[in-house]
Amino acid sequence: MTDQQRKQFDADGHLLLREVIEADEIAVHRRAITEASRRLITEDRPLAERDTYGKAFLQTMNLWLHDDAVKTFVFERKFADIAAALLGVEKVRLYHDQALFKEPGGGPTPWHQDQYYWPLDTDRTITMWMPLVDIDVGMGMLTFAAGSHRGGVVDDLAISDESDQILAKYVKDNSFPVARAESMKAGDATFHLGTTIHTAGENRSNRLREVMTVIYFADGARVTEPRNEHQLADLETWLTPRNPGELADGPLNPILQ
Ligand SMILES: O=C(O)CCC(=O)C(=O)O
Repeated sequence: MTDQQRKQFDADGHLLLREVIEADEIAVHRRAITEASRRLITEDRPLAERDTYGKAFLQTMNLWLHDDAVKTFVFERKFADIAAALLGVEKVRLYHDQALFKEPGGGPTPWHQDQYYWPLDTDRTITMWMPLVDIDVGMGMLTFAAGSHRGGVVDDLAISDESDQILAKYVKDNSFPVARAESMKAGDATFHLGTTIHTAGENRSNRLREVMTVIYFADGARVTEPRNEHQLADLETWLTPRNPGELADGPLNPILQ
């Protein structure tokens, strides 16, 4: 990664990197991730019967705990090194992974900020978002409000129609440039900060948008008192057995370098 890319990330709060892993490698990871995800998916309602969140994607989390081949992907040092370099920290810990598969006809992902969900005392948090198949803009490309991370967490807004409405207006009022790739190859990746406001379009294709994500935070971060019901759930699920005030260094949050 170049200094220019690091500066770009600091300015924009997001960055697209091409060919983070090569096509033959991603094909192997794809098989493991899609199989693990399929085993873990519990959603069985047709799209029409789901709410906005449910229409956005099929979501399965911490796949690394269920499959050793997926663990190899999630623990990939190269990803963690990029995350640490972009955050400007020495080491990162795993927060959790998640597969986000947007179905054909799946709805948009509302504008939101990830950090709203995370009971951590740092803004040094980052998500890697990597398509496992080639995707184009009509399949639900991740889309960022460049520079929006500088305002911190704007409001107490879970992913919803409300977050979409309020944050779309905030992005417009503040004239943040809206940025997205026209297409991404399997193995390309975007990285974004926990405070960067982002969204994704609907999937207008007839193919599944298979994306794997890994979320990292700076080593040394502490657990904070949960500010909302989602942070409480996150604390109990992803940071267990640590408590508010303690270092976030539990067994589910290994250092990845
Ligand atoms: O994949 C999507 O549609 C949304 C992903 C997202 O919001 C994230 O990874 O933070």
